[in-house]
Amino acid sequence: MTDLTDAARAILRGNDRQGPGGRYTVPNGRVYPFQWNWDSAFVALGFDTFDRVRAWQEVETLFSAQWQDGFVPHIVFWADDAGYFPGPSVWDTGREPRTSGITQPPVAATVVRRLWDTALAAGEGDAFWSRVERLYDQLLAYHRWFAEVRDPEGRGVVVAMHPWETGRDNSPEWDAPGEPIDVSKVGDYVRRDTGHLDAKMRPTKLEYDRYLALVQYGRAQGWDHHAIAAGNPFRVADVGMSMILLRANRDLRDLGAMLGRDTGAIAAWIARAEAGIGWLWDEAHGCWCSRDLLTGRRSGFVTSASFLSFYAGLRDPAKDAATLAHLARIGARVPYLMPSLDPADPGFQMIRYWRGPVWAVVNWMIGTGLAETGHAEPAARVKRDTLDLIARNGFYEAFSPVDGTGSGGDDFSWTAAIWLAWVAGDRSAV
Ligand code: 9WN
Repeated sequence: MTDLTDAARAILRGNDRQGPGGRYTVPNGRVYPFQWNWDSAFVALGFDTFDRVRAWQEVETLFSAQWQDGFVPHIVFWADDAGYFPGPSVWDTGREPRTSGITQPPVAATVVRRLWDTALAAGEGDAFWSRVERLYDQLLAYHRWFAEVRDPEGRGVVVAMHPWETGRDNSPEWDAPGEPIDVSKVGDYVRRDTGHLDAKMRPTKLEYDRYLALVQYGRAQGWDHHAIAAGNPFRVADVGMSMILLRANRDLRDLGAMLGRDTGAIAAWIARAEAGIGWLWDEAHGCWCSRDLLTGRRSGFVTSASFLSFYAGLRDPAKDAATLAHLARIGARVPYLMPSLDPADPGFQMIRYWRGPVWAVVNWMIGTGLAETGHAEPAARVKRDTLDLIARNGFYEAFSPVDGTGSGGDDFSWTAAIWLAWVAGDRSAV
């Protein structure tokens, strides 16, 4: 354990970079050489177990790239690097620092709340008071942006405008909603990901064509997010982002109360989500799943995001029982939870990115939610499987749920961070 903890710390130190906005961590130096939004939030959890100041810096650097309207980008291009495509000139958002024009799952408020709790527990509340106040204001603006821009029908969900926004890039949930995207004018481009990694682990050419067509669409709207929400060819209520934002709003409300702020707006967002999120329940399959806003069609897929309802703080005996039954069924079928796609699905592929592999960060959210809601046994299983995968195979980007093989990049920051959060800093009650 100690060796692995040292190794995890060394990965975070090795992926540490200095940019004009402050220090940040690259997910993996070769494959992902910039700052990513939700990666940095998880990375902060890892740093918090051995370097508190560095943990806060990670989130602060990300939020130093926040736009005026509250939006926080999914990538910040602090330095040039030709090793990743699409780079800043393709996004062409015209901002300084250079950023992408889409966001990612908003886990940051939940992380900042944890950073604050550990600072308080260490008797360092005074030292971090002004920092938590500043981050609170930035997080509030970010969440307001979600409420005003990413929920155009006021349903209490998060509508993703790009598969990359969901963080689960090539999940089959985006296949049917992606069909209407016109890829005929995308033109030629050279992918970098397949230069670093086996193409079998990565999204397909058609998926990349769609990703780029959507980037071109956003660029044509001048990255005006209201215009994009009104006309984008891809508008999907993502169950993952919806659950994550609901959870993040609960944590933000608690932070606001601690700071003596008026949290009425946050309470209203929570109430809207609690009233509306049932729209993402699929009675036929007994699962939480994403739903196409344009057609109203439910994806019907059981994915790892289907198990985030506990993390979101939702309590519904019938839905919880159905969700736990899926967990038990999948857990009996594969040695390692939680595959990103139900292994019983014909499209399941054990090493292809978000169509099968296990991701430590998603497991952390699932395990945390299960533990908090009193489901100790499945919570322990999810945690144990995650730690076993890492201990046996290394700090990979993701892992096969069937035999544990690592897939994607190695020495991966967020995998190291979850190891640290669960082993070194264990405050998760799992
Ligand atoms: C696109 C960095 C990111 C993660 C995502 C993961 C992958 C990027 C890519 O890597 O996405 O954002 O190029 O494949 O899917 O969740 O944040 O680790």
